[in-house]
Amino acid sequence: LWEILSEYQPRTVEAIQKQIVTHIEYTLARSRFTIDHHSAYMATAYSVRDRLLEYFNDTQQYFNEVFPKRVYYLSIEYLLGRTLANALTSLNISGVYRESLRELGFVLEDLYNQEQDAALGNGGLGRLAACYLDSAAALDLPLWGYGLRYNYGMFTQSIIEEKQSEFPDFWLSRGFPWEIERLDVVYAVNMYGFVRKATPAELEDGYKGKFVWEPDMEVLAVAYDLPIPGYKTNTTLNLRLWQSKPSHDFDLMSFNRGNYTAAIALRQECENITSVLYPDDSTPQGRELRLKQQYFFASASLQDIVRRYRKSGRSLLEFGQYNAIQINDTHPAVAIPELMRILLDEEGLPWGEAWAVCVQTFAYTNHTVLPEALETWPVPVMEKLLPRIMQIIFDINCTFLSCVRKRFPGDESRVERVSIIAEGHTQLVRMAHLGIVGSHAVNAVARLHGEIIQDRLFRDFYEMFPKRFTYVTNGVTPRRWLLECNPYLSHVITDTLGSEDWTKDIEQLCRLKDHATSRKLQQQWLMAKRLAKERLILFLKTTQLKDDPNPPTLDPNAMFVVHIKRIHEYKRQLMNILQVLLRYLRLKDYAELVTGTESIPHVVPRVIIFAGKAAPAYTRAKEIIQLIVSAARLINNDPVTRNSLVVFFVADYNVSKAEILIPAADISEHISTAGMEASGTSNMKFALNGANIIGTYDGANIEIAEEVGKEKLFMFGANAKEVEDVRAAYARGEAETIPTDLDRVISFIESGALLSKEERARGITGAGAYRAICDEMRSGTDYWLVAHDFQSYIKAQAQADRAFANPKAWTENSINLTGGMAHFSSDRSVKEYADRIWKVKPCPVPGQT
Ligand code: 26M
Repeated sequence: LWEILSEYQPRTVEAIQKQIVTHIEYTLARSRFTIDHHSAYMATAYSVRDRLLEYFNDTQQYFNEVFPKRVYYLSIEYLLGRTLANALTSLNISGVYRESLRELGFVLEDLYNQEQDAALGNGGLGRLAACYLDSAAALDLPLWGYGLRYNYGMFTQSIIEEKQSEFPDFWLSRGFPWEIERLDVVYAVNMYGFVRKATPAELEDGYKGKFVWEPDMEVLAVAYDLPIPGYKTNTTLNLRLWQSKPSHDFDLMSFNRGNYTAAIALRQECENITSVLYPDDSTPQGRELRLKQQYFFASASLQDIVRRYRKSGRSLLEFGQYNAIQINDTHPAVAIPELMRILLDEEGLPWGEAWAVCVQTFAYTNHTVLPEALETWPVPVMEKLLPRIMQIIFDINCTFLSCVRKRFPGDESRVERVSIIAEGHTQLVRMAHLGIVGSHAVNAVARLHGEIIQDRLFRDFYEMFPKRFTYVTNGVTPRRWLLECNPYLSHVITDTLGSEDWTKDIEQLCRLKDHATSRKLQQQWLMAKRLAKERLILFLKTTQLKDDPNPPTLDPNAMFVVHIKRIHEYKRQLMNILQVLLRYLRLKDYAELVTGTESIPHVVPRVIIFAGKAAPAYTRAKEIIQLIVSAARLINNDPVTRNSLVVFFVADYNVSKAEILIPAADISEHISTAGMEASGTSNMKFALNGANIIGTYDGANIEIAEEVGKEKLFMFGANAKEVEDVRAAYARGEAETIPTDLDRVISFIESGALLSKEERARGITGAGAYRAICDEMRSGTDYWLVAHDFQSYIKAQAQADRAFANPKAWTENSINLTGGMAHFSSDRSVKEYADRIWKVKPCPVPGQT
C-alpha cells in the first residue's frame, strides 16, 4: 500500500501538473480547456491537500502508537486566514508549485488571491489560537485544536455613507478544499429537559451515576478536520471543527408525531447552533444561542477526548496524566462541569476523584481585564438549557466555598466576592471564577497583564491559590508574519544570516543586530521596505481608489503609519484621528506662510492608514469609524495638504489585508490606555517586519521596549499606575482642563468642518454625529484618558517625524527591531505552555522530511 501511495505523490513539475489537471477534470468536474483562476486555485489546493493528508495520517497513527501525553486547545475562535501559501511553505514546495503553475499559464501569487479568508474569529484571541497551532505543529507537539465550524464567519465590513455596514460572510460559498468531512465522527449533545434521581432499576441495570438528565433536545455534532502542517517537519496536527445538525432519532420522538412543521422548526433550531460567529469582542450580550454554542462545543470536544482516551484502556483516574486541556478565555469554560458530568454520570467516578482529574487536566487563559467583557450567565438561563450542568456548578461552588470559609473563617464578604455565583436580583454564573476554580493553572498573556490579574482582578483567588497564577507572554508565528507575508525582507534576512534557519530557530534573528550598521544591509533593507510599500500602493489603487476621479498621489518615500485592530475606545483610534486633524490644521497654517510650492517644505509626508471592525452594537466605536472616514475625505481632498498628508480607512480588515499592510509600515500605533490591552499581538508583527512602534506602557509593548531598548521606540503617556490615579482624581470630581491643541481640534469639528454634503443639505450644523465625542473630550474626565495623554502623544509623533528624516539611523533602528523580536515568536510562547503548564514533550514523527 505504501508503495502505491508514494507513487501517487508527485515530486516533479510534470507530475504536479498532471495531478492538478486531474483534479480539475475529476474533482471539480470542469473542462481542462476552460480553467479559470478559481478552478486553478481549487485544483492546486486539492493537490496540496493530498500531500498534507499523507503527513496527517502518519502523524495521527504515530500519536496513537506512542500514546504521549496530549494537549487539547479549546477555542471558540480561530482566525486562520488563508491556507495555500502557508501549506506550501510548510511543506517547502512553493518553488516547484510556482514552476508547475507557470507552465500551465498561472502565477502562483494570483491563485493565493482566489482564496477567501477563513475568518472564524474576531481579533487577537482568535488569531493567537491560529498562531499557536502553527507553532505547536512546527515544534512536533502532540496537540489538537478544537473549535466550531461557523457557516458565517466574521462579518464583512463596508463603508456606506461614511458609516460601517455589516454583511454576512458566507465563506463556504465557493467550497473550502482544506477540510475533511467526518460524517462518522458524530456525538449527541443534550439540551433542556430536567434532572431526576436514578431509579434502583436503572442502577441495577448498570447505570453508573446518581442522576439522570432527561433532555428535551438532542443535537448532533459532526467533525470537520483541518490539517495543520508543521513547518519543515513531518508533523501535521489536526484542528477539529464541529458543525451542528439535527438528530434523526429525535424526529421520531413521540412529542413531534403528527406535528410536521414543529418537527422541521426543531431541526432548524439544531442547525442554527453553528450558524454564526458572534462578532463582539468586548461586551458579551448574554444570548441563549451563544450559551448553546459554548456547551455544544465543550460537550462534543470532551466526548471526543474521553472516547479517544478510553480506547487505550487506561484508567480514568490517570486521565490528567495523559491529557491537558487549555481553555482559551472563558468561552469554553463550561467544559469543566461537562467533564465532571461525564466522569460522574457516565463513568460513575466519585465526586472527589472526578474533581481531582478535572483540576489536573484544565488550564485557563484570561485575555481581558475589562470588567464588561467578563462573561456571566443568568442562572435561570443556564438552568433551563443545561439543568444537569447547572446542578454540577452549584455543587462545585458549594465545595469551593466551604474551603474558603475554612481558610478565612468569618470573612463572608470574601466568600461573596469569590463565589462562582453572583447573588442579586437574578443570580449569575461567573465564568472566570469557574475557570479559576476548575484549573491548575491560570495564565495572563503578558507580564503587566499578569500583575494586574494578581493584584486587582483576581486578587482574592491569588491569595487562595498563589501557585496557580502565571503569565505567558503572547507570540506570533514568524512563518506567516514574516516569511510568507514579507518575501522581500525574508530574502534579505536569509541572505544576511547565510541561511534560512531563522525561520525555525528564531534566536538566529538576533544576529541581524551584528549587521545593523552595514551600509549594504541598510540599502537592501530599505529596498525591501520600498517593495512592500509599492505592493500596498498597488493594492490601494485597485481597491480604495478604484473609483476616485481625483486620487491623491501615493509616495513610497512618505512615512507609512498604520493603526489596524478592532475599533474600541480603549485602543484609542480616536486619539490618533484627533492627532491627524491637528497635523492637518498645522499644515494649513504652515502652507499659508510658504505659498506657491507644490508640497510643503521641511515636512515629512505621511500616509496614515486605519482599519478595523466595530462590534455591530457598539455605537461609540461606529462613531469613531465615521469620524476617521469623514476626516479622510476632508484631508485627501484638500489641494493644499494632499502631497504631505493622506489618510485612509481600509474597509473590511482581515488577516490577508494585515499581510499586505504590516510589511509596508514604517510606524504602527499601539496606543491603548495603559492597563487595558492585555497584550496586543500586532505590535509584535509590526516590529518583526522592521516597523517602529508609537506606543503606551501597556501589554506586551512594555516587554518589546525592554527587549529592544525603549529609546528605540516612541513610548509615551501615563502608565498603568498613573491611569488609576488619574481616574481616582476624576472620580473625586477633579476634571482636567483640556490641552489647547486638543481644544483646537474639537472646535474645528464643532465648527461643522467634517459634515458631509448630504448632512449640510439636510441642514445639520456643528459637530453633527460627533456631538457625543466632542462633549466627552471637553468633559476633562474622559475614561480612556485621551485628553490626559494627548500632549505627550503629540510629542511622540514629533519625535517620530524627526527620526524619520534620518534614513540611515532609521534603517539601523529598524534592523535592530527585527533583530530583537526573537522573544515574541509563538514558538517561544508555546514552548513555555508545554514546559510549565501542559507538561508535554515533543513527539516527532519519524520519516523523511
Ligand atoms: C464574548 C461573548 C460573546 C461574543 C463574543 C465574545 C468575545 C469574543 C472574543 C469576547 C472577547 C473576545 O476576544 C477578546 C480578545 O481578543 N482579547 C485579546 O486577546 C489577545 C490575545 O491574547 C490580546 O493580545 C489582546 O490584548 C486582547 O484584547
